[in-house]
Amino acid sequence: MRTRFLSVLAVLLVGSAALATPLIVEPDDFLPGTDISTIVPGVQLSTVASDHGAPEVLAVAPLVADWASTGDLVFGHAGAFPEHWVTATEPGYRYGALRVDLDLGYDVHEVRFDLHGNDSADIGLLEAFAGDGTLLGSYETGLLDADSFETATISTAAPIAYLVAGGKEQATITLDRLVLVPEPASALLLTAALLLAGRRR
Ligand SMILES: [Ca+2]
Ligand SMILES: [Ca+2]
Repeated sequence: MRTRFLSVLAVLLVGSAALATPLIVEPDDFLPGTDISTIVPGVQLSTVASDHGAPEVLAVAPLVADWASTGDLVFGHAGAFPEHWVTATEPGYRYGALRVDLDLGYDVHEVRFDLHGNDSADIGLLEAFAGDGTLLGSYETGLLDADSFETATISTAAPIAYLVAGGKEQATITLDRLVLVPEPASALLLTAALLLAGRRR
């Protein structure tokens, strides 16, 4: 009985560790030019508020290799200068902002996203929203140049439903390596509940 309980415990601990492992969305995991809009289950990527109007998100090699924070590829859209992302709303500057909708089957309360400069005095912006459009948190970088990036991190009390990322206003930046962190509390609660259920058998 004790042996059985211990093996159930081991399985549950391994399971909860897997559940608590961050999900990384990395363009380098795919071939250049791949449409990655829905390639990661539970993570829908789309290009919003662009002048070109195409919603797809692709894995692309940036014009200058240094604009990737990891490997060779970054998130790209289907318009001109595909690695440029902005949050500007004036026509003529709208390369597009990257929107990430989450439907993972577990709550995400923390995200990390590499916001990379591509010339000088760039400012990156990441915003996290609840399902009803309420802004839950935002991260604005300091001044970035073509060789620098910041890993924008947002932690929220409520679950994050979607993200929007790009350069602040008309600043163009690149986006790379998105990390989605499962809520530790829900992983722990789940483990505890399963352990109790296991002991009652
Ligand atoms: Ca990369
Ligand atoms: Ca720029």
